[in-house]
Amino acid sequence: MTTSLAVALLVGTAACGNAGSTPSSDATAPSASASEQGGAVTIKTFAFDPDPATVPAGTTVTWANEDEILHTVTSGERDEADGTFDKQLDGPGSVAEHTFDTPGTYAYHCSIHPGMDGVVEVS
Ligand SMILES: [Cu+2]
Repeated sequence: MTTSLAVALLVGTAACGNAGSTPSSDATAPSASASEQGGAVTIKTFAFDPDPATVPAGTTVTWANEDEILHTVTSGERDEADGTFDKQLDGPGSVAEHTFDTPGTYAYHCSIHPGMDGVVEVS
């Protein structure tokens, strides 16, 4: 229903002629925002970016280390790692990944550096 309504609106707009430019730029917005919300987290200068990372269920989140040192990506709060994942990223170019299948809020941290705490929000 929604799709055919959208098609009808686009057709109607096209028929109007000169009002067509704004709707067509809106039409590209969903894919752009989807890529912004992709599960790619950068570790840089002792911080996770973005934080929180917001992804749909089923997304494989990747963490890429851009620092010249060893960080970890360890699931759970700092004082209560939950054992789901515990990755070592030793220097630039190191990448870890984990797939989040269930909606929820998932805390993680670097076990080496206090203050390096992150969250993955799975919707
Ligand atoms: Cu660290």
